[in-house]
Amino acid sequence: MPTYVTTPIYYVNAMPHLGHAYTTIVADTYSRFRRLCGDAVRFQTGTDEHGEKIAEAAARAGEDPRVYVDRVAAAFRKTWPLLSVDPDYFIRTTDANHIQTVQDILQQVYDAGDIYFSEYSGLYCRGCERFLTEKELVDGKCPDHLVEPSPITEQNYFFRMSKYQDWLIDHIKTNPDFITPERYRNEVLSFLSDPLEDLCISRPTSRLTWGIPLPFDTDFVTYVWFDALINYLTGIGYPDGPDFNTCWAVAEHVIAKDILKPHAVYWPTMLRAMGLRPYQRLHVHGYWNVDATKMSKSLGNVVRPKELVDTFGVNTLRYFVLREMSFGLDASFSGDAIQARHNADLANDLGNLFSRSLAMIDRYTCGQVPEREAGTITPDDRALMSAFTATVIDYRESMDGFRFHKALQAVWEVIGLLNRYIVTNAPWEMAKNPRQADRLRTVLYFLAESLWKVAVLLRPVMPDAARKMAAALGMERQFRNITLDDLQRWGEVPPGTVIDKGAQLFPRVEKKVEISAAAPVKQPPAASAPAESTEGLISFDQFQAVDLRVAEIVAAEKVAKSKRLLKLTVRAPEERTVVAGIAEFYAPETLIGQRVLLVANLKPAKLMGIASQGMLLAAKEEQADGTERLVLATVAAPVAVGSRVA
Ligand code: ME8
Repeated sequence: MPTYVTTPIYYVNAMPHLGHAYTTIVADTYSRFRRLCGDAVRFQTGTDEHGEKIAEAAARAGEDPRVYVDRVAAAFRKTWPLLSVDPDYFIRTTDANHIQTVQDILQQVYDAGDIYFSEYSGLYCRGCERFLTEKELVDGKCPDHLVEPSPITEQNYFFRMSKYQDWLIDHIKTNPDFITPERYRNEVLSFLSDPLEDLCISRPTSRLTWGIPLPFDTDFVTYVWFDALINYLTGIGYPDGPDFNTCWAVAEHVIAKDILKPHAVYWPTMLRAMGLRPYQRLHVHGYWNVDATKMSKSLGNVVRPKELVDTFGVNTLRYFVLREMSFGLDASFSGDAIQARHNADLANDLGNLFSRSLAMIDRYTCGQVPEREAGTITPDDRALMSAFTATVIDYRESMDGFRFHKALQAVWEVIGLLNRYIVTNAPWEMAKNPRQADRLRTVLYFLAESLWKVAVLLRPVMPDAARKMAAALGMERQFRNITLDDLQRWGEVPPGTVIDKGAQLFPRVEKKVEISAAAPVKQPPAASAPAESTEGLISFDQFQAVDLRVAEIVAAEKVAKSKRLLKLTVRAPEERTVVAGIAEFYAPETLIGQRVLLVANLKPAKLMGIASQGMLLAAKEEQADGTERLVLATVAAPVAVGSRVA
C-alpha cells in the first residue's frame, strides 16, 4: 500500500524549535517505517508564509515580506537534513503553483454557491489567526497564546461550513481511524455536537495585503487557513498531476493538538465542498512543555534542535523524542531527561551490547561472522528467536498505530534479552574450553544476526546509527533492500562476513549538560497587547541605572581551554579586564584599538577563573541554521574613551 505523509506547514514567523522538530521527526520516522514495510511513500513538509503574523514579523525585522519569508523558509529547509529528516517535497505557500491552485479552488467553491458575502463580529486571536468561541477561552484568554482576543466586526466572505456538519459527524463516526488517538476524535465529536458556524475565509486588503487575492473580489485576500490547508493538495499536483489520485487516496496528516480544529473540521468540509474525498487519517500529538508550559515561539520558551544535535547527536535526539513522548499526550522536555536516555538506553544498553559483541567476534572468530553449528542450538537460542518473532509483530503494530514509544520499548526488551544472553552464555568462558568451540560459534552467530535485526528495526528511528551498525556488521549492501518481513527469517547474515569492531555508536555524555530554553515571556511580542500596557517595559530611571561607556580594547587573548571566551583588556578610561564570549567570531589581534560599548557597572563575575569587570555589548544575529552570530556594538565616529552612552 502506498502512503502520503504530511507535516503541518510551519509559520515562518520564527526559527524552528523542538516542537516543529518533533512532528517532522515523527512524519519522517513513519515514512521510513512504511518504506521498510516495502511501501511506496511520499513525504511532504513546508512553510506557511502568508497572513497577519508573517506580515508583522517581517515588519518587525524591517524587511520586505518577500525577503523575510525567503530567509526563514530557507532556515526551515536547512534544519531538516540536520535531523536526518528527508522529505520528498518542500512546499511553500508563496509558490506560484500553490497560489494558482488556491485561487482555482476558491473560484470553484464560490461558483458552486458555498462562499457568500456577509458581516461578522467575533473575538479574534492573532496568534491562532482565527476567531475563537467564548467556550474556547480560559479566563477570557486564548489558552495557547495567553492573550485576550480582540473583538472585530468586519464584512467578509464566508464558507458554508455548517452545510457539511452532518456529513462530517457521520464520516467520523463510521471511520474510527479517521482521527487518532481516540481522545481527539471524541474532542471533535463533542465540538460538533453544537451547531457549526460558517467559516470566515477572507481579510479586507485595507487590513492585510500579504495574502492570496480572492479571484472574485480583489479587495480581499484569502484567510490564511484556507490558503494553508490546500498545500496538501498542491504538493501532489492537484488537480491533474500524475501522482494526485494515488497519493490523495492514502493521505495521512500529522499535527499537534493546537491545530486540531482546522484539520478535523475546516479541512474535511472544504474537501467535501470541492467534491474530493477526505484524507485517510489524522494523527494528533500533544505538546512538548517546558516547566509545564507549552513550548512555543510566541511564548519564547523554546529549545533549539540544533543545540541538542550538537550535544548528543542526531540519533539521540530522534530516539529521545520518540521514546519519551507517548503520541497523543503531552511530554516535558529537560536536559537531564535526554542525557539520562542517552547514557542509559543508548550508550549502556545498546552501545555496550554492540561493542562487546563485535569485540568477541573479533577476538574469538578472527573478525568474521561464524557458522551456526548444528546440534549446539539450546533452548536459550530458541527463546531468542521467538522473542524476535514477537517483537517484530509488536513493533509493526505499534509503529503503524503511531505508538512509537511502545515500538521502542519492545526493541529495548529484546536488547535487554541479548545482554542477558551474553551473561548466561559467557562466551569468554567457552573460549577457554576447546570442547565448547562449536557452541561458542553458535552463540556468536546468534549475536551477530540479532544485532543485524536490531539495526533494521531501528532504521526508521535512527537512520544514521542503524546504517553505522549495518556497516560494522558488514551488511551495508543488504541494509538498502531489506524489508520488515525479511526479519522473520534466520540465517540472513552470511557466515564469513567481515565485521568492523571499531565502531563506537554512542559515546557517553558525562558532563552535566545545560540546555537553554529561553525564559517564557508573558505577552507574545506580536500579539495585541493594549497600546497603553507597560508590562515588560522599563522606566527611564531603570535604563539610566546602566552605566554604558565607550571603551578601547588594548589587549586580547584566547582563554585557555575555552572555544568561546576571549580575555580582553579595555580602557574606559581606566584599564580593566573583561571576558567576552566572542572567540568564535573575532581573532584576538583584529580587536586591538577597536572602540566598543562597555557595561561599566556590572557586578564582577568569574569566567574560567578570570574575574570579568564588565560586559561588552554585541548584537546577536540568528543564523539560518539556528546558531547565533555575535557582532560587537561600536560607535559610528571616533569618540573619546570613557564617554557615557545614554
Ligand atoms: O500552526 N509541542 O504553524 P506553526 C509539539 N502554519 N509540537 C509543537 C509545539 C509543541 N510545543 N509547538 C509547535 C501552524 N509544534 C500553521 C499550520 S498546516 C496546513 C498550517 C508543532 O508554525 C506542531 O506540529 O504554529 C504544531 O501543530 C505545529 O508545530 C504548529 O506550527
